[in-house]
Amino acid sequence: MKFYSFWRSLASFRVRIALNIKSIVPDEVVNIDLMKGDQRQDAYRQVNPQMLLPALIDGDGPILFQSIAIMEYLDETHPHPRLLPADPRGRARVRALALINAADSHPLMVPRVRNFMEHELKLDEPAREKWIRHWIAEGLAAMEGHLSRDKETGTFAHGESVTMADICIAAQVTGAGFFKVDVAPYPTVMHIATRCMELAPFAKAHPLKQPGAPAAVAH
Ligand SMILES: N[C@@H](CCC(=O)N[C@@H](CS)C(=O)NCC(=O)O)C(=O)O
Repeated sequence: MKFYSFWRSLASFRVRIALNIKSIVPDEVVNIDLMKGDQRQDAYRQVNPQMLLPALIDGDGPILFQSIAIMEYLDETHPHPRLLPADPRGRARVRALALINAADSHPLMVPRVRNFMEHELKLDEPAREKWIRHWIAEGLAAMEGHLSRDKETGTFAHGESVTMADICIAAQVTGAGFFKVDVAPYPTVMHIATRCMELAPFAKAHPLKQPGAPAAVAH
């Protein structure tokens, strides 16, 4: 198994957590430096024409891409412990909570969006950061709204065991930390994220624990 990843990539963080939960250790981890633009070089473009991390090659391939699809693949090929509930309604809720981060919030803060704002729209750094903080906060507020009122919320986002929703909540909260978003208005989200980050599969997957990561993130 070959995993294409970068310390700072929150989508890679999601998959790293899933791999750790499943006790899967990739044979090789390939570092694609997003800050240097390695994702747009031919070598990686041939792996993933979308030029985004993460990507995973399991056996002969073809490549797996998109973190949610990769996590679901891992869940189906390594079913214990499960990342999705057994019942359809539960699965729908977990996927929906996960997608608040993976589909609606995180895509608005990735390098290609930030580069476009800087170089094409000529937005200065405060404007770019305002954009990012706004969309992170919207995601956190949406999560808080659901989690704080749903009877399915337990120790974790969906009951008493970790699901894909918790992985995406951890990614959302970690992104909020990178951009110093005020998280006080989201106590349910923060409670769950804190619980998760105390667990080894989450803690050792943290961006700042990866090779090449700095001690702290300056945006
Ligand atoms: N929806 C994708 C998002 C992938 C994504 O945007 N990855 C970021 C890093 S977290 C990336 O590779 N960005 C490169 C760029 O924006 O140029 C997923 O969940 O895998």
